[in-house]
Amino acid sequence: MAQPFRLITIKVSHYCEKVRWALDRLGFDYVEEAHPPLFSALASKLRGGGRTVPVLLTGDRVLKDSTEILHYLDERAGSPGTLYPADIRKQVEDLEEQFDKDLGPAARRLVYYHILDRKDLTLPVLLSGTGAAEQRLFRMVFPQVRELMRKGLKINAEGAERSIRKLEAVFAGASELLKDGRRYLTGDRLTAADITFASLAAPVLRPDNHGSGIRLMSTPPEDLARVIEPYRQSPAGQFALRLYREERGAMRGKIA
Ligand SMILES: N[C@@H](CCC(=O)N[C@@H](CS)C(=O)NCC(=O)O)C(=O)O
Repeated sequence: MAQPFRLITIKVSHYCEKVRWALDRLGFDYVEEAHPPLFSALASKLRGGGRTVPVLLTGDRVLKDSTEILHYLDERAGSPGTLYPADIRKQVEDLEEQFDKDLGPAARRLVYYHILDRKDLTLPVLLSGTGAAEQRLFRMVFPQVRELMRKGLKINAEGAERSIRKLEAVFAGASELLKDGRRYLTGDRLTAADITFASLAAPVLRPDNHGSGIRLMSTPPEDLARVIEPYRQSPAGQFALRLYREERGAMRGKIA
């Protein structure tokens, strides 16, 4: 019998959530193997992946990027073309690329900027779903990893400001698309563009039904709550929260 797919993740990662959502939506069975940051890179490299997760092991292939994975899944789903309908494929792909490039990094940087100093908020989120040995090790090296994250992801005041401008532009663009009353970003069907937008916006929207099983910070620090509230209230934010309520559905993944 064919083995189910194996998905290597950082549980809370929004790019991992994008892939989990696609797997769940298309009805694939999979096992999720979660690691804290850094350990995730090691786990990925040992399997032939790159530095980042998600990585999907299909049995005969190692897929290293969320967009590549969504295309792969869509082609193999019961009804191909669900995530990338042929007639609007280009529009869906362009939106997905823009969200991957602008929304994902900006949402991540802004949230980390506000929580990384708070061990009590950061550690439970980064360690969720990971093994006991990795948890012990990660706690020990956390101060060093945090510095690496600060440098690598440019988590500083200027970075946070730039992220706010990026988020405003992306949310305004998505709100504009939805202005004519369409149900989804490209019309009347849920596509890869919608899944990408909602997943990558999740860190600043804090939806209830996040696929990581984590309520992204039940009480965010006040300054973060103030900064992200306008995104939750915007038409694009309300749209993504509706997708989480109505379309996210149940998680099919098993835990490794
Ligand atoms: N372009 C990649 C981006 C994935 C990504 O940025 N993953 C982050 C987690 S959100 C990661 O693995 N970071 C760990 C590292 O860079 O060491 C994709 O779409 O899959």
